[in-house]
Amino acid sequence: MNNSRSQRVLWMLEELELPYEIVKYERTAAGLAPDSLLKIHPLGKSPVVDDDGVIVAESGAILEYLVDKTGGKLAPAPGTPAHRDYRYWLHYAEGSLMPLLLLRLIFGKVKTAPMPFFVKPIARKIAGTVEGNFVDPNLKRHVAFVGASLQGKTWFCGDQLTAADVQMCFPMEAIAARVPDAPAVIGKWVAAMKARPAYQRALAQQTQLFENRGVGAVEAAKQAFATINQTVQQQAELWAYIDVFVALGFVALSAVPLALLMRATKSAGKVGAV
Ligand SMILES: N[C@@H](CCC(=O)N[C@@H](CS)C(=O)NCC(=O)O)C(=O)O
Repeated sequence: MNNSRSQRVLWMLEELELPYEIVKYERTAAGLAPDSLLKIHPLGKSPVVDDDGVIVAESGAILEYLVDKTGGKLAPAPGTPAHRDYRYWLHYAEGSLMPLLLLRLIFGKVKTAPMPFFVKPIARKIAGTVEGNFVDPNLKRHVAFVGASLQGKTWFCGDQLTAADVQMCFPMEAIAARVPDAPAVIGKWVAAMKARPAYQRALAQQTQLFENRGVGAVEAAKQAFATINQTVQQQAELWAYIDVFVALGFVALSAVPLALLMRATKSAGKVGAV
């Protein structure tokens, strides 16, 4: 699917020099996976591979499947410290880092989303509190941790590229593009990834397949949020009506005591005349 984690699988297949055929799925206008993907796997997400009828979903599981299929290529020897690192980063990418990056995007959107004026301060306060208390400090810690873990290494498990690096490509690209003060090793890692011929072949495939529309983590995140944006735009008109309705309500409510006051003043005047 365009602008998706399937880039990981393509890169992996190119590194392993395995033959493959890409089946193209286009995101819907709302940025979601098309229903046709549901015919392949009940969750209908990308990436998903079909290896002679064996369906494998979840990018990490797909990469491990491909490692097994090639007798352990792109994985350190089992039982070694490098293999423990390998397993860690393979899980960490989707288990810890991606949810944090997604939360950051979601709460960033909440702050700028159109909504009735009386809800805005509450929504901004909630989003700001979650960002300030949870997302930002955690992300800062994670980015520093990733940077420190890469010190003195070319790849996550040492000098050799492994499937764990392939799995980390998506969040690493997002951090390099969106976290301005990220440690320099992160940018260096991303540059090393982009310099690999297999990565370039995978990227070229995607770019050609999807008519040169942006690929990569940052564009994928934008696509994912196209869904939220679209929903938000649809809501914007409704919110505007609600704003007018509420304003009219206030006017009507304040008119009642005003009318009563005027009436009371008038009758008091009459009494005074008698
Ligand atoms: N943890 C899963 C995430 C799969 C996923 O959410 N894929 C996105 C594309 S990057 C998708 O299919 N989005 C469309 C949708 O949710 O409808 C993996 O690593 O494979």
